[in-house]
Amino acid sequence: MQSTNPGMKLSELPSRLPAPELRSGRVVARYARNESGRDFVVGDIHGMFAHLRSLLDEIEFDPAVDRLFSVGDLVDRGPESAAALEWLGHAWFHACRGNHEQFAIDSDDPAQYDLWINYNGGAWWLDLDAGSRARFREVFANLPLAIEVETASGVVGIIHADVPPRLTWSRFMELLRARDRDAALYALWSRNRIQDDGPPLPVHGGVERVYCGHTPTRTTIRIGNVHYIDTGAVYVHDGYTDARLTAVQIHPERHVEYAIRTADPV
Ligand SMILES: [Mn+2]
Repeated sequence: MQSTNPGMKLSELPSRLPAPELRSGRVVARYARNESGRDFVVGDIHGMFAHLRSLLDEIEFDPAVDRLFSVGDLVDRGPESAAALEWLGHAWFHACRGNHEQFAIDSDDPAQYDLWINYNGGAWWLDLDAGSRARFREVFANLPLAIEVETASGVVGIIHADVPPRLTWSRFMELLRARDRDAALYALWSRNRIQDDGPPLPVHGGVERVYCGHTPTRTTIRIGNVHYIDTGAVYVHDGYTDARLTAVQIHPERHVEYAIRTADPV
């Protein structure tokens, strides 16, 4: 896979990935400042909705005024993937698309389907009837690839995997809006920034800071102004006893982290 865009190194991606379907007219979703409540962003949920509910109780989340944003990967591996549709129906819950939502969208592709169901936790899909599958695919295909939230401390960017280190946020959004295939794959899959030992380049141009998931880490990690907040909640099912689901308040406080241990029963 050869990228025509500078700064995007996609060589580590599986070469058979199809171009992500971008049906929505709203590839980038922007939200105006919340004048009456708080905003939070939560890391990869992967079906751990009972713990998310408990975490929201702990932070006294008020659905009348507060908003919850998700970095994507609502489904797969965990026990309640099918609840994702109900959560996405809440007026206060807004997610960008993760590569696991993309697996569902691409499930007509036999190679993607096999990779998903057999190796990426998609077995829950086998329990759905055709009508439910169609509804999931429709909802997932309309999830934006990036979210911008206006906050008291500036514009916050939310994207599943990463921003190409040498692109500005604004340029990356332009490429996503133009349905650029490499940019879309980068948003869904890349681990370059967090896995490279290169300089901790911040993301400039149109954004104050960025929140990503996709790459599970023991604690949240900040590289420049990019925060990685997937603290591996679902991996408790693989015996990772320190697994946590993390949510960060991003407004009106700038950055306050909350977490729930997923080894604890709820
Ligand atoms: Mn992911």
